[in-house]
Order: sequence, then C-alpha cells, then structure tokens
Amino acid sequence: MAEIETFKQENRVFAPPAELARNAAISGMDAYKALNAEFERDYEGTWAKLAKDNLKWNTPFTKTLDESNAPFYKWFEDGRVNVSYNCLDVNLDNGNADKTAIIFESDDAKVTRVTYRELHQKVCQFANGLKSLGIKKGDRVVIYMPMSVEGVAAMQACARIGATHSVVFGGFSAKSLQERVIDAGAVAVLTADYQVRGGKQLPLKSIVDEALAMGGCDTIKNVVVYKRAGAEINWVEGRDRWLSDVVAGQSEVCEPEWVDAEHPLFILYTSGSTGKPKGVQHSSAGYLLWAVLTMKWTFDIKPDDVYWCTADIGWITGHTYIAYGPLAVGATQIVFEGVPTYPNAGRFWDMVARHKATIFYTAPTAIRSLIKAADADEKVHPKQYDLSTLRILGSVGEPINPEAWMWYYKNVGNEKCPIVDTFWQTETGGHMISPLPGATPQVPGSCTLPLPGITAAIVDETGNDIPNGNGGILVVKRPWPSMIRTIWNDPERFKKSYFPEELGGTIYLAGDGAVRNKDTGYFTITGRIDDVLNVSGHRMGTMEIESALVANSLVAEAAVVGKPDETTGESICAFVVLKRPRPTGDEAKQIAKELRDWVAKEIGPIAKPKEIRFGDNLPKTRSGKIMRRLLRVLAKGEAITQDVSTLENPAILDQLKEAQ
Ligand code: 6R9
Repeated sequence: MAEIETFKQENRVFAPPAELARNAAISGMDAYKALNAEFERDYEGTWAKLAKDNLKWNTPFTKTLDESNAPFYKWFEDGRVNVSYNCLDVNLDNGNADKTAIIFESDDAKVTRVTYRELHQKVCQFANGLKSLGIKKGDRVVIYMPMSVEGVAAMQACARIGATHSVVFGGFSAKSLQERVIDAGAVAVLTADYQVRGGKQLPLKSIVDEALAMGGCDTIKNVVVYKRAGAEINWVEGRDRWLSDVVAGQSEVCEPEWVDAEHPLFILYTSGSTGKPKGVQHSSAGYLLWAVLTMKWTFDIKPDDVYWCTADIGWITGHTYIAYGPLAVGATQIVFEGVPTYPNAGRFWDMVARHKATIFYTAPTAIRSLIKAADADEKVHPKQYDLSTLRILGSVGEPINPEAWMWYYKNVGNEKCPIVDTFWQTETGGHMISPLPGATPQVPGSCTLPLPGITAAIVDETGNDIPNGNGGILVVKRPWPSMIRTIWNDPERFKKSYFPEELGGTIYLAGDGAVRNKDTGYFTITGRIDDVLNVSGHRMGTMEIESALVANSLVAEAAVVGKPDETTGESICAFVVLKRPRPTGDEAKQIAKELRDWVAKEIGPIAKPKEIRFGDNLPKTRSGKIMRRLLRVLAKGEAITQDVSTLENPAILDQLKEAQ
C-alpha cells in the first residue's frame, strides 16, 4: 500500500518543546504511560475518578459502566447532570464570569466579545424562549444556523432544557434538511434569515421553507429565525417567529433541567455506506467528560489561552470543540463566521495575529489550499503575519500528508508548536488517537498513539490482532464514555455498522484502515474501508450520491468513486449511464453540469461530483456486479493492468477514460 510505504520512509521526529512539556497537563511520555497504566490496572475506577473530578453532578453516579446489554453500553447511568450548567454556570462560580468566552468575528471582520456572564444570560433567555413555545425535555430540535454566537447559544439552550438537538450543516440542501427533520421527528427548526460567507448572503430560511413544504414534517410547530442579514424573507404566520421576539422579556435565569447521564444530548447525521445518513446519538455526561478531558490533554488548554477551532458547528468538530468542550473548561475561544479565503487567503493568519490566538485547530484541506494561495501570492504567506502567540497547532478530518504537515509546522508554527494530528469521528465524540503536545514526539503524517483510556487496535477481518508493520482494520476494544450510543431510530443498523458479529459483537469498528509502525507502534490511518469518501474533510457516502444521481429522470445508472485530489484529499468522480444515448462534446458538458446542480440540490454543494463520465454501460462482472475497483483506476487516469477477463463488457472501459 502506498500509504504504508510513505510512512516507512518518514523518519523525521519532532519532540515537544521543553517548556511546553514541563507545564503540560500530561507532561512527558512517562506521565502518558503512567496514566495508561492506571487505566490498565482499573479501567472503570479510573474513568469514575475522572468523571467525579471533571464534571459537576446534580446526583452523583454509583455505577460506572453497564455492559449487560452490549453493545448498548451505559456510562454513569444513575448520575444526573446538565451539560449547559457544566459549560456556563460553573464558570460563574469559579471566577470566570467576566472572562471572554467567545470572540466572534463576522465575515466582514466585525468583532464581538461575549463574557461567560453574558453568554449565560443569553442562553437562559433563549432556553426560556424555547420553553415558552412548549419545547421541553426529550423533544428534538433541528438547528440550521450559521456560525454565530446565536448558533452556539441555540445548542446550549437545548442542552439546558434537555431538548435533543440535531444540527444540520448550513450547506445541506432542502431535501437533506427535510430527511433529517423527519427522521428526528423534530418539533422546531432554529435557523437564520441568511448566512454571510465570503462577502455573499446565502439563504437559510427559504431552504427551511422549501424543506418543510416537501411534506412529512408535520411534527414541526415552530420555526425560530435569527435575523443575521435583515433582507426580505417569506413568513408563515403562526409558525415562524423572530428569535428576538422569542427571547424578548424572558428571564435571564433558567434553572437547568437535570437529566440522566445517558440522556441524548444530540443527534448528528453522518454518511455511512448505504444511501441513508445515520443519526449518531450521543449521551450527556460521557460525551461531555471526554470533551473536557481532551481539551485538557490534547490541547493542554490553560486559562490564558486564546483557542480557535475553525470548524463549523454543523460538524462534530464544531460540537465538541466549539459548542461544548471549550466552554466546559472556561476557555476564551474565537468563533468565525466566514471562510479562510475572504477577503484574501491570509484571513486565518490575520485573525491569529489580531486576536493573539495560542491554539489553532483546522483541517488539512484548508492548510493545503492556503499553501497553494501562499505560493501564488507572497502577501498572504503566513510569514507576513505575527503568529508568535501560537503554541499548539491541530489538524482534523482527514490524513494530513507529510508535506502539508511540514509546511504547517515551519510556516505557521515557526518550528516551535507541536502539531496534534487528531484522529476521531462523529461516532467517537472526541479525539481517539493523537499526539499529546507536551509528551508525544511527532512524526509527520501519523496520528501517533491512542489517548489514555482508548483501547485502539488493529485487527484482521475476524478480529485477531495484527502485528505492527502490517495494515488492518482499526477497532476500539473497550467502550469509552463519549462513544456513540445508537443510531437514532435504527438500533439494528447501529449493531451491524459498528459492532459486527464477525468481530465478536462487542468491539467498535471505526470504518478506517490503519497500520502501526514496527518500532514506535505509531498509528497511520490509511483511509476508509467502506464506501465512504472524505472530500475536504467532509464525509460523503458513495451510495448517497449514487441515489441522488439515479433520482434524476435522465439517469439510468450511476457509480461513484473517490479519486485522490491534491487539495481536497479525495474528489468525487461519477460514472453515469443515461436513459438516452451516450452524450459527447457540448451535450455531455451540458448534461454533466445539470447533474452536478441536481446533486447540489438533492444533497448539498459539497456532494457535487468534480468529474462526470458517461458510458453506454458500466464495467460489470458476468453476474452484474459493478467493478468499482476498475472505476477507481480509471478515475485516477491510470492504465488498467488487472485481468479484465471476468468483465461482461470490456470495451466499455475505453468510453469511461475521459472526463466531460
Ligand atoms: C472528526 C471527524 C471521520 C473520518 C474518519 C477518518 C477521517 C478524521 C483524521 C482522519 C486521518 C485524522 N479522519 N480525522 N483520518 N487522520 N486525523 O472528522 O469526524 O466527519 O465523522 O469523519 O474522517 O476517515 O473515519 P467525521
């Protein structure tokens, strides 16, 4: 495997800076090993102690882990908490009340600072407003909002009253939104009139209107609209309300609703290997515990840090590392509305310099596009900005290639900031495998070692351990507090997807391939082993895109594969058979454009195929199975060297070589 080759050749090692290591929460490899040893000695006892020390409990738990109904594990089951209380109220009691919680920077660079006291008030009023609409504990609330203080407050307000939120990324289409509203059985949608990104106003409310008009959304009683842009929007009397009206006159105090530790804090839909997105359900206490611990361990968060995670609240990274983790540890964080390339590709570096950020967490795809931009224009090169406040850099969402790692390390971190390459997933709730900035020697392209308490391992198809140096499938052997609890409405799919019988039914299957270095035991992720693509760090199911394509009346059949891409990691390549004869030339270009727009409408712009190729048929075996392996080779533009004698229709391969 190419990835393994690269890894074997990668022998640069970067030790944590001495001073950072000295003061770090986990200081040095001995401390890391000692913590691991504690977990080995007493797994449940160590988690129990951490849970007592790091969360405020309304009712303390007496049971730590219940494995009796595996894989439906329960953590801290008889304890009661409130997540919003742990993020806000605790900071009013511990001297952080006047500390800045959020430095919000809008697309057009207006800066708003919100203290913990102010955020607490805002969330309480929001929560009381939701209650006044009849929204209560256990209800599901869909949030379709831009990056904003209000977006974070919306999530916190739901948590405060025990409503389970389901945030839908603002780039998803009306159809995707409708499907999620229906699956979650949501009672309300919280949205904004528009979102503002890259100097453009993009509609949100009109997409909500469209989604709800598609039918099946009768559970929705209220649509609450945050006025971001103030432009004209459609209004449905009796259903739609301005957020400002909902919170007007509401008390600034809202007693938190104490919920069981296992109470579903949120559902977040993510792509799997079938056409239908999965509603990943997370707990309250276990989830928050790991958010807190990883803020301390992976980011080594300190009271004076200015922390910035560039993710969107529509993804898991924005949940754990914007909406919950940073607040629960009383951090000051930057929340950014816009995009990294507006008004120019120096925006991130300019913001780091202006706000004196100390911890910066972003995705490899962003880094790679900013490398390109800096190469093309010296003015947006990070060396033009004062980035000297930075002390820790992070990466998330996809493998970071060693070249991008080195550029990030040298040009952004000035060779003094450890890079935490954090491997994790929507399903894991928080970081799983990552360097610790004050302990782990880093190797570019490797996420290094599991965090304490995380029993990550590499096994073969039958669940047997694979020796270091050989590729296999990544699993987690023991349950951990922030793990997925179930798939909303589909416990059977939960068992089948993550705890397959072949592996014994109780160990967690991540869906990624990995290899451990022979000498160091360091992990390198080699990519998904299922039909899930990773485009710019966004998960996309090939089946999802195929279903969208065949839903178009022109399309007879479609197969989607990933193609390696320098900037986005992978790109989407679709092979399409039309109901009419195979188009060529301008007609092919025209139809390809139509289909791209169609997919954007069905799922969202992130799912648009970069390439569409038309054939009279797809390469199939005699039994009618599409040979995706061949399609992947064709997509890469490589010559087919495999035996194609089992193909029903080898001549078709020539047609599919060229993109339209
Ligand atoms: C947090 C997040 C999860 C998938 C995961 C893997 C890929 C994430 C990675 C990484 C290599 C890293 N992934 N982080 N691969 N190195 N540091 O991204 O969640 O959107 O659910 O995606 O992303 O393939 O399985 P999610």
